[in-house]
Amino acid sequence: MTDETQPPPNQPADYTPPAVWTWDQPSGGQFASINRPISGATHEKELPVGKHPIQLYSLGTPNGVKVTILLEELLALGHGDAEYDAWLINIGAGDQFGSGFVEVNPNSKIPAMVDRSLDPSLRLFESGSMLVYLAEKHGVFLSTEVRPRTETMNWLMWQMGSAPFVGGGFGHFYAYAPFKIQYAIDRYAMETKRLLHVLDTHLARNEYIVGGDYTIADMAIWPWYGAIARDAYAAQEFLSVHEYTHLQRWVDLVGGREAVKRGRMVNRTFGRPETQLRERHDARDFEVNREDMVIERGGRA
Ligand SMILES: N[C@@H](CCC(=O)N[C@@H](CS)C(=O)NCC(=O)O)C(=O)O
Repeated sequence: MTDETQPPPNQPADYTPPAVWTWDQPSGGQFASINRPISGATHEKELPVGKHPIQLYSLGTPNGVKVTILLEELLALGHGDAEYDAWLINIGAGDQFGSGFVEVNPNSKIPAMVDRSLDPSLRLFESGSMLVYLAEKHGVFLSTEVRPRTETMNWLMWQMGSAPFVGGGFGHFYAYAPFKIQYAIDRYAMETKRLLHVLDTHLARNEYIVGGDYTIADMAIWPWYGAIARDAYAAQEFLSVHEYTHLQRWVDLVGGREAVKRGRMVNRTFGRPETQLRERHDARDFEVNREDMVIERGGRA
């Protein structure tokens, strides 16, 4: 409970915002080097193109993993035209500001995608847009009936809207900021726990996010909330994630799917070497020795 008789702590105590903000100091803690207040390319660089219809330019963060899970689920169902090349975009090195990447995503964030089966080819940015596009293109994981379709979209939009509070808010201030600011951590821990409770309450009455059907809503929500429930930001004890028992059941249920296990390996540059597949160009890439692949493709992140 808050004590409203006490003013909130100020950090630093003597800071007053100037009339006009100017970009004269780094900000962003661990990500200071990639944060800029302007959009657009910083350098000329074409994107590589592989042999498959779908070209994905991504990284194995939750936003990237949503899309590789769906692609692997489509391939598992036999949708051969979901074959894809997944190229690694190193956001720490500024790859998202290359001219070719910015042409596909003017917002300079992974994931970005090009469907080359259309002429001219089609660009996609925003992971939620990719999930809807691919599900509609293949006629799976998003019902065409108004009620389940709308419920899927409700939860997909809920995930897209809530991720910045969980990642950019809680994760940033709890794990990445250069110093701990109690006001910010309290604010975003409050919101993250509220979101976890929304999900836990819903999953107490539903096997999957949309009742008995596994949909793109599960694929969008699992990478974020599964990570929070398991290992993200080393905050599991802090957030008491064990209390969300229905969420924990669903995290195991979805995480046990073979396509989900494959999807979360793609473009992954952290964790144990055997969990990483830095680039994916062929289904057989999952079978080769992880250790060799990590070294062969340019060193461990
Ligand atoms: N709403 C976007 C968010 C994408 C996003 O935030 N991507 C992060 C990595 S998870 C990124 O590329 N950050 C690089 C940067 O901010 O420069 C989506 O869901 O596609």
